[in-house]
Amino acid sequence: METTTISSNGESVPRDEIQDLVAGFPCGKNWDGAPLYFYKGVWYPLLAIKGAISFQQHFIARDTDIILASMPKSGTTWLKALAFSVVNRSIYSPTESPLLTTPPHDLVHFFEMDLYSKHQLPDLEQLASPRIFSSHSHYETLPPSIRDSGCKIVYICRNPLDQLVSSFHFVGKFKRENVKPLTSIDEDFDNVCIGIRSFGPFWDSVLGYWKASLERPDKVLFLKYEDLKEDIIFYLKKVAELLGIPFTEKEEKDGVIEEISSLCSFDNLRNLEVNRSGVHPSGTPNSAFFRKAKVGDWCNDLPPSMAERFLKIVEETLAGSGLSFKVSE
Ligand code: PAP
Repeated sequence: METTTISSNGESVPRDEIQDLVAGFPCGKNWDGAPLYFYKGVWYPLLAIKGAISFQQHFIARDTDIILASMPKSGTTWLKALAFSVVNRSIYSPTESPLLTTPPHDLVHFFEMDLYSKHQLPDLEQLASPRIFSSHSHYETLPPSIRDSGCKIVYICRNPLDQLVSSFHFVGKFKRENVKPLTSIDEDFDNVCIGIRSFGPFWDSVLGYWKASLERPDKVLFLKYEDLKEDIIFYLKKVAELLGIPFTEKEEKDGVIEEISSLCSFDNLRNLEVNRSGVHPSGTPNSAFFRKAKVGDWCNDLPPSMAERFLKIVEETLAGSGLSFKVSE
């Protein structure tokens, strides 16, 4: 039984209240049958729900904070490595980068699965600015202080078919108590089609950040995985500009952008010993965050009829938004 704690804004928060709150949330099943909880428009997995609530209720943003947001399996690991390198480029040269010895997820922590799930009220005040955090929550679910402050948000999304297939492979890797391993991609696909997936619905996640990026382009940058694959140099410059630390002419001439791109490339990160071994605090092997990294790989796993069905749903939900995805190379 946990005792009452005091939050950073002075409120007292009995931990068991969260337990009670979660028990009252609508419940669903993830693709692999694992429980999901519906909180403020998002389907959260068990390992994230309590952290998500605490994060939502207590996080106080600084104007200098940088938030990396995404749906899972959309390029989060890549974005963490890129943003960390851009921000810290004057401290570490690529040959001394902490990325060589530390997985990207341990350099930029998730609010929901990491910081606020390990401790209900983590002490984030001690961290030096600019702090870089990451979230799978939707834009509307972010704590008001993030949305209302000057902090910068970089969102990365991926075409829904590759995102889906990447998730399929990821959830299939885990053996969990009372959860049968996912064996076939068409299992429980009806649920997937109505958006009941970890951190879904997909369309609500992308639309929230898409609209925010149109309304506040000085604060929210909307990236697509496929675009980064095509022209990483251009998008690294965009990230640096949004963060208020554009690359100088000298840096451009000296090849700093290319160095960051190479350091954070899939082949480089995947082959580092630190990412080939070890386990993320959530219990996930670090190697599970690196699979194929291909645009259009979905066609090796997703039968055309399923792809067509899912794409149609996504297109309908995004209709009129101006947002579209490239689903093949
Ligand atoms: P997460 O949400 O669990 O952190 P995330 O990093 O968003 O996962 O997505 C993992 C995908 O990004 C994997 O795609 P795949 O299953 O289609 O292969 C992974 O291979 C890919 N990925 C990881 N690191 C990189 C990188 N440095 N460059 C490009 N893609 C990457």
